[in-house]
Amino acid sequence: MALTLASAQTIFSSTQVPSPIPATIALFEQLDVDDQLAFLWFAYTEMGKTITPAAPGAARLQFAEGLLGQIKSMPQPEQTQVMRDIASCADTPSGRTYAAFSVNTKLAFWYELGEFMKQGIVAPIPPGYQMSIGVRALLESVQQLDPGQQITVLRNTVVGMGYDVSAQSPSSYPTSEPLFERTVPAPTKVAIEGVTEPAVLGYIEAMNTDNFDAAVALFADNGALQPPFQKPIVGRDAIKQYMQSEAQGLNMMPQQGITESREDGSKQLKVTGIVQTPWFGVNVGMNISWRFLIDGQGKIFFVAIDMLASPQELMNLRRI
Ligand code: ECH
Repeated sequence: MALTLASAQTIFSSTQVPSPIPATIALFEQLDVDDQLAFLWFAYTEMGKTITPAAPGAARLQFAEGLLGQIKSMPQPEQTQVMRDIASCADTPSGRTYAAFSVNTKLAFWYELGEFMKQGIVAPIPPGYQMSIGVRALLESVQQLDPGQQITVLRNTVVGMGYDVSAQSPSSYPTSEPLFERTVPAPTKVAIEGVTEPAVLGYIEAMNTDNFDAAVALFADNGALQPPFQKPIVGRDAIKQYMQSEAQGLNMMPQQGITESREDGSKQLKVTGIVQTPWFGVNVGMNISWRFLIDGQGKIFFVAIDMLASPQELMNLRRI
């Protein structure tokens, strides 16, 4: 029987623990826009006491420069309004410009605005701002999350902003995405306890050297990659574009895995481990799992990347 995407998505589902991230984002979405901006400001500055993102270089800021320059030249009430428009996905020129940014340009844009806010160049959160109960509760629950989950909440809120005219995908994937410089060299030799599958080991090695051609060559023609909290991306070309835009400079450190053979000659594997983003380098390790379905020809038919609910889940490989 031919493998299907729908059945591939369910592999190892009984070992999965629901992540607290979607629930946190749902609470965030219920806040009004001023509370959302205030929440992000307080969450980001609180987080900044222990971890701060690497400053985006000029190359990464080039696409955002036009919009940042416009904001800088506005009087403060207008600056606040532009931030509100972007955060509330209003149909305005700035909202449209922002929506067309890649994920990393969106993050770089807000990084720069945060610096401008600290320097007084851009309107800060109003000094008399009274935190609502909703913001207070959300801040408290975000503090219970681990750092990898906290940066995922920040990232996912930023990604969802702007007025997207293309119904298709949340961000466009510019082909000229600037390179991310690795702060630490990626691990070169991959050894995963319980896993010898060449496609899986080859995948991690290729990703750790940003060799996306080699990585996609390991996929079946109609292979699919499902990023955390997203729909699967199907086909080598689409996967490669996605990787070039969003997977550069990641350090993947898989630790252990389980391999199960299936009757039709395919194999399913679950691997758990740590991933570091170039935004935070070695300072934040995200606990994740990869669920691979390898077809009878040894090609990747499907891989899902899931954020784990807790470090305990790193050991959660068998059916409960
Ligand atoms: C201020 C106030 C106003 C509003 C806003 C503000 C600024 C906020 C800022 C936030 C910056 C946040 C950042 C977050 C970065 C997060 C990065 C993450 C990366 C996760 C990557 C993973 C990769 C997984 C994958 C694997 C694969 O095998 C395939 C590919 C892929 C304060 C001004 C908004 C500045 C910088 C979470 C998990 C493993 C799927 C990619």
